[in-house]
Amino acid sequence: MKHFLSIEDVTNYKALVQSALDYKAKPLKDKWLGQNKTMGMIFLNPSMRTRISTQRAARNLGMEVIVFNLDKEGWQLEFEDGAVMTGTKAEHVKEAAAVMGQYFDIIGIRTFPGLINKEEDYSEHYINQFVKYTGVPVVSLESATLHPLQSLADAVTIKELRVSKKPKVVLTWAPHIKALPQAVPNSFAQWMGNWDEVDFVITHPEGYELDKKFTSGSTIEYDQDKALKGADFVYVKNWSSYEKYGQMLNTEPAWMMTNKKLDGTNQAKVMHCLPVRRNLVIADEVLDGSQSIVIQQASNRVWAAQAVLSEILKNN
Ligand code: SN0
Repeated sequence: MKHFLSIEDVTNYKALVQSALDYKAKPLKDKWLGQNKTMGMIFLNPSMRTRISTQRAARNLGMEVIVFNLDKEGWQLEFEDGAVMTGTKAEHVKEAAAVMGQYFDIIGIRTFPGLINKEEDYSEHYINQFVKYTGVPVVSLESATLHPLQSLADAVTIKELRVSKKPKVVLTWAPHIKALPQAVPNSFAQWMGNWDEVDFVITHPEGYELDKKFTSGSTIEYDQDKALKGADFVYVKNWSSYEKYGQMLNTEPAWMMTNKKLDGTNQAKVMHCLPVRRNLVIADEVLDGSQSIVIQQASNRVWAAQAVLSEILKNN
């Protein structure tokens, strides 16, 4: 693995999931692997779990970590080739990324989509510019369209807590008051759709179809109750429309996850990438109940990140 931008960078999916579980059992087994190596974590948007879990992971491998909130503390960056830089942007990504490549052995970067221009967001222009100019391995800390560190942690969590060989996993849309990226559901669909150890179903109101590039081969069921029948894992997440790009078509309060909705499932374990807005996306009774595994899911972010960083350290 050179970069970690999507599932396409993974050579052995099952081995990567297993590696994360091995780190969970023995966090410090490779504590010298990243000795004298420095990871830079660059944020253009807020983060809590990704930031802290990836730092923990890097430290467990003996790396030093520098976090840089580029959005708040850096020069505003220009990403367009050939731009005449007479505006507010003081530095071009060509220099900024190249310089960071001199300081860091691995660079993690978070860049959310603008949710205005579909082509621009789905071209992953920002993270790809970093890959192009930095010269060192790049790890996505959530890009415009994908969140692979989250999805790997999700796969690890499912593998760890499944009670049957091939659990039914349902991704369900939920209401929100803000237009959110499609990155988490795109990425989850991509990882579940490429895993022969789960039955994967996606449910959402009409108009919230995700990019087929990520969902091809997955079952889509518009009736939420039907989709939830017999589910072993229910992944709850809001996203804005891909078709009517970046729009909230409706807020559909009836799609919020409640105990009643879980009745028809196989005592499903409930997942969410967090942060989650209570009693809008998921009801208190679910988050405070015994079926919620969101905390364990978040704790697995460390082991997922550690598996990825160790792969990169071994291969570069
Ligand atoms: C982000 C998202 O992609 O949905 C990050 C998730 C890891 N979530 C949000 O931006 C939530 C913001 C809010 O106001 O609830």
